[in-house]
Amino acid sequence: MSTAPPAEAIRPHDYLAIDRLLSDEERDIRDTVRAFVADRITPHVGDWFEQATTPLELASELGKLGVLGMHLEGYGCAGASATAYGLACMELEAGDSGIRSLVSVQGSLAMFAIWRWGSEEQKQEWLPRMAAGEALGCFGLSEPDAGSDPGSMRTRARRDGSDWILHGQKMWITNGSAAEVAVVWAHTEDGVRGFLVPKGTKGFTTQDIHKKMSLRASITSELLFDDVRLPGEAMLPEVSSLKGPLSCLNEARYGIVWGAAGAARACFESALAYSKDRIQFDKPIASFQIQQQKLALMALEVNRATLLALHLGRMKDEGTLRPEHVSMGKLGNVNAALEVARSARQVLGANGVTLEYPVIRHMNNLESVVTYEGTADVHALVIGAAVTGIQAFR
Ligand code: TGC
Ligand code: FAD
Repeated sequence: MSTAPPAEAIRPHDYLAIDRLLSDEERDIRDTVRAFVADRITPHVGDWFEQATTPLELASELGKLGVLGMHLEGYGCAGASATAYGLACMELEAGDSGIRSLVSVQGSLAMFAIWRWGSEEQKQEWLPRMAAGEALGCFGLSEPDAGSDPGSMRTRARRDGSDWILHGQKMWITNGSAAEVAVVWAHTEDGVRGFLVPKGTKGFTTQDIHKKMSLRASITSELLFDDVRLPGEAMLPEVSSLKGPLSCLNEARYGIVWGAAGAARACFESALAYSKDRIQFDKPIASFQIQQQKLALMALEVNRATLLALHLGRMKDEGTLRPEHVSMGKLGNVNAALEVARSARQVLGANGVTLEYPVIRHMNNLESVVTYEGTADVHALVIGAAVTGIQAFR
C-alpha cells in the first residue's frame, strides 16, 4: 500500500511549493541571479530610480552572470532552457523592471533579431560581444505615430547602388543612447526589413527621453536617422515582413510573463513584512481582517502568476508555445502584478509612497510594462481573435 508523503507546512514565500516543480539546475540558476540582485541591484536601485540613472557597468556584470541572450545557442551564449531564462527574468524584475528590460532588450530583442534573422557575418561580429555585455544593443520598432500598429511605421530604407539609405525616427527605445548597435525596422520596396546601425554612423543621432515617472532606472531614447548610408551587409537578410520584429517580441513578452511575477512577489514580500511590524491600535496591522484579505489575494496572484509563467516555460521548452499563449501570459501576469503592487502600496500607508520601500517603484514601473511589448488591449485582442476566430484590430 502506498502512503502519501506528509503535507508540508505552508511557506508564505512559496505557498504552493512551486519550488518542487523546478530541477536542481533551474533552482541553481534562479538562486545565482537572486543573489546577484540582492547584492548589486536591491541596495542601489531606489537611488538609481530617483536620480534617473542606469549604471552602464551593469552590462558587463550581467554578461559575466551569463544572462544576456542566455536562451540562445552558440556565439558565446549560454544555450539555457526557456524556463531557466524565465526564472532569471523573474529574479531580475523582482529587483527592478528597468534592469529586466535592459536584459530583455539585449537578449530577446536585439540579439535574438541578429541570431534568428542575421547573416553568419553579422552573428560573428555582434553576438559574442553582446553576450559578454561589451556591446549593448537596442531595438527600434515604435515611432511617434506607430506604436500598437507597427505596420504603419514611416521609417523607410531605399537602395542606392549596393548601399541602403535609411530615413526616419524611432521613439521610446530602451537602451537607445547607450547601444553600440541599433536594430532598426523600416519599410523597403520588398517589405519590412531590419538594419544594424552602429553607434556613430553619420546621420544617426539619439536623444534621451526625460521626465518619465516609470522605468526611471532605464534609458529610453528617440533615434533619428537622417538619410543614413549603410552598406548592403547592414540588412538582416533572412526576413522581409513584420514577422521579423514580431517574432522578437514573442521572446521578450515571454520574459515579461516571468518578470511580472517577480515584481509582484517583491511587492507581496514587502507588504507582508511591513504588516507584521507596523503597530496600530496596539496590534500589528497584519492581525486585522482587511489587511489579511489583501495579503491573501496578493499571495494568490503571485502564485497564480508564477504557475502560469512556469507552464508557458515548459511549453516553450517542448516547442508548443504559440504567440497567442504568450499574449495570455503577458496580459494576465502584468495585470496581476499591477493589482498586487497597488494593494501592497496601500498596506504600507504613507511609507508606500517613498522609495525607501520597493513598492511604489514597482507600481510605477508596471505602468510601462503594461504598455510596452503590446498593450493590455492588444493582448486582449490577440486572445479575442484566437477564441472567436474574428480579428478586431481594424
Ligand atoms: P499581421 O498582419 O497579423 O502579421 C504580419 C506578419 O507578422 C506575422 N505575425 C507574427 N509573427 C511572429 N510572432 C507574432 N506574434 C506575430 N504576429 C503576427 C504574421 O504571420 C504576418 O507574417 P507574414 O509572413 O504573413 O507577413 O500584423 P498586424 O499589423 O495586423 O499586427 C498584429 C498586432 C497588433 C498583434 C501586432 O502589430 C502587435 O503585436 N502590435 C503591438 C506592437 C508592440 O508590441 N510593440 C512593441 C515594441 S518593442 C518594445 O515595446 C520593447 S519594450 C522594452 C522591453 O521589452 O523591456
Ligand atoms: P498607442 O498604440 O497609440 O495606443 C494608445 C492606446 O490605444 C492604448 O491604450 C492602446 O491599447 C489603444 N489601442 C491602440 N490600438 C487599438 C486597437 N486596435 N483597439 C483598441 N485599442 C487600441 N518600443 C520599441 O520599439 N523599442 C523599445 O525598446 C521600447 N521601449 C519602451 C520603453 C518604455 C519605457 C515605454 C513606455 C515604451 C517602449 N516602447 C518601445 C514603445 C512601446 O512598445 C509602445 O509604447 C507600445 O507598443 C504602445 O504604443 P503607443 O505608446 O504608441 O500607444
